[in-house]
Amino acid sequence: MEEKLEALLAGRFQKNLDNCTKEELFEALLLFTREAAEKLPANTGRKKLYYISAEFLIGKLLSNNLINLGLYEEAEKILKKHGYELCEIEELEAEPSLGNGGLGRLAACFLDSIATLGLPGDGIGLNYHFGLFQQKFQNHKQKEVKNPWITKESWLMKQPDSFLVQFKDFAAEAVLYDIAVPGYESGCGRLHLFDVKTVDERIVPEDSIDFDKEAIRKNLTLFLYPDDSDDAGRKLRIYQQYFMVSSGAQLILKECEQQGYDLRKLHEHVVIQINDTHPSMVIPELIRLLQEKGFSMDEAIDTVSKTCAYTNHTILAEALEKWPLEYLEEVVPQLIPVIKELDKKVRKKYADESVYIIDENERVHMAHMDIHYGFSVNGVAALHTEILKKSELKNFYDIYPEKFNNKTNGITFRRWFLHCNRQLSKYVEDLIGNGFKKNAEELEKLLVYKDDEKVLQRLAEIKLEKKLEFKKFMEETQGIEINENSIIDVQVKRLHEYKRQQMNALYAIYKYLDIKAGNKPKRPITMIFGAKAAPAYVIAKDIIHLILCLQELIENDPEVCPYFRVLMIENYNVSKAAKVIPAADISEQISLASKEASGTGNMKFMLNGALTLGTEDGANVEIRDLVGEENIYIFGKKPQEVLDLYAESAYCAKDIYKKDSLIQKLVDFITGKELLAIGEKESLSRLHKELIGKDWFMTLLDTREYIRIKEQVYADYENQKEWNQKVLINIAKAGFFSSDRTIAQYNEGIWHLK
Ligand code: 26Q
Repeated sequence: MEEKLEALLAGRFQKNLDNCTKEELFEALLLFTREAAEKLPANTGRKKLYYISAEFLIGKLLSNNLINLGLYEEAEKILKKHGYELCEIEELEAEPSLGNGGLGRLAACFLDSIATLGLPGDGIGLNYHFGLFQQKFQNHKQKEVKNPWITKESWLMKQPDSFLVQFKDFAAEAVLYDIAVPGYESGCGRLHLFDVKTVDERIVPEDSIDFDKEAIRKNLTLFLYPDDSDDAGRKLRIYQQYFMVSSGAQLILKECEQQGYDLRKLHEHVVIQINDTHPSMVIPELIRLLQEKGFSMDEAIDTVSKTCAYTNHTILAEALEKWPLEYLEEVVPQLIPVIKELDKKVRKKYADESVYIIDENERVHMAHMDIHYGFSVNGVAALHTEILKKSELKNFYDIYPEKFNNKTNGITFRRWFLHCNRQLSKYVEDLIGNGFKKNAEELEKLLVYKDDEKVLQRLAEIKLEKKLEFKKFMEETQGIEINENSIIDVQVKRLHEYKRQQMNALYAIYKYLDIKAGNKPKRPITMIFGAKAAPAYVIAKDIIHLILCLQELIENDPEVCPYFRVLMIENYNVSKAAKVIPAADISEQISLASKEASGTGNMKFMLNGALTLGTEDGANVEIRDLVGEENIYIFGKKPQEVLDLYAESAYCAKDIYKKDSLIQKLVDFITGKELLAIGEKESLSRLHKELIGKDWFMTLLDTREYIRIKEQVYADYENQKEWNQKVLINIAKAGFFSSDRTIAQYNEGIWHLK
């Protein structure tokens, strides 16, 4: 490797390992690693998976690829010899933020596991030139700034393929870039990202995310749209979605024909996993393309129905995509006859209007199309799948019970353990050998050390090391000096009302007032938030404003800040996740029960030795079942109670506010004189009003119990031996959440590759 790096540096910059800049060294490492990945044999077989997704939140790739290629240690050694640290060099990589959050990150973890398990499978997505906006804090508010990531040399490899995508009033040429996905000590997969040639990044001004919407034709792949966009944003998304599925479908058929397969047996050679409804137009598009190749409508429908499988990631009704037929007519008229035929067949067979594809308001329900014309429907955690079957999609489950199945989410341990926590993973290897790297469930071998004081002590020391690393990072990036001896309590995830960051903020108010009243905590507490809010999501931005105002208030209060602090990480993203999660003692997973489909952050924290403080929601339920009640802190209303409250419209926040003087005091603090002296009245009052008047996600219902249990968690932390035992049990039981397990289950239950 050393000679190759030297040769690259000499060829490109006329430099060597002793006189190059860090930037030059990074580029040489990137080129070296990219080539090593490209040289890996592709995983092959008679049937291939295409994981099609509008988002692949891959994050930085250098270290991850080096690990998977088995080259990390060698690279580290060579760099050290010449006076560099690999972890400093990796800082120079721009982060591709090609996803919003959980769904996009899941797709990236899946690609890693598919390649690792040797399965033939590729990703299909879009090459957004600007990833999810960069978040800056200004006047205690979120400001959105464009987020470029494509540099002259990058992981993207231009391919010769190009496809034509026809829209009603123009055609776009799709060009293809691939990113190699090396498996961990295995073969290679690919991420195919389609792009339009004509994108012009310069039309977006510095320091904003606005651009001329008229220029859409030429700039289809300019932006990833944030979750919950405005209406204009939504229309652009149809263009993007069709661009992705049409070029994707053309690629799939081309690869099939190149292999010499009979398209009438498409389903024997191809399976398409549809990641939420964003790529659902692939169904009518494939049907259309097969008709062009001589299939009758019925034959095409039959073939496609045996090829496509759908994953649902949400039960929030407002997040289920329903496109007005009129929009689709304006953008992709060629799909309309297919969609109408698909709907007609449903209407012929079923009387129940709730399962129609086109509803009485002429809106096309993408999920309904997926369920009728796909062969598998899966939820992403046991509880989530049960809720789909029993309530959200009950009418579909009654028709197609055999299609429904669960695939509990997972995370790749290469990134979320081996890379982000080298100290812990090395120590685990010393204790139980390296079998866990290939078979994560071997982590259970750690359980024999449950009463070993030396091991428990070492776990605590590693946590402290990770806190010190995080402290250094926060100092360098935000000028904030964290107390490494404090309890670190973390809530990092997209900002959404159902995730209830506002409830955590109410706790912060409680603690602030309690300390002001003279009750100092035994040990300092550091509460950390990290979250981006969709630019058009007003209340979410108000919640960020509240948190930033609390931060300002407390940082300037010498009576409080030695004991208790509230800090917000700016621009929370994948690489920041990898820094904060290993430093955490407490993992906040406090969504309103039934609303978080799975969560995957919860798994990352557990694996890195944080204890979960959470509701009975998503995969938290499975974490509890694995570690046992004594090793997790579960609180709040249960999923069924919440579903009943909604069904009976029985929740009234105002009643709680009126009856409970503590809750009233906490909520009123939002518009009290302390915060108004720092923040903006309009925003704080709006949030205050929302919490009392609406509180759609029932914050006030769980706040009291939340305060009580959080106090319990902090008190329990003082018994370090017991705490570290819990930590050990959590790490030992985390193996189930490896995405290798999830992918093995997708393969056994849905894909049947190899
Ligand atoms: C929709 C319309 C317009 C613009 C954007 C969108 C949009 C984009 C992204 C809607 C939803 C998303 C992302 C959803 C998501 O991340 N869901 C999460 O998926 C995870 C993986 O399964 C789960 O763990 C989380 O529980 C779920 O919230």
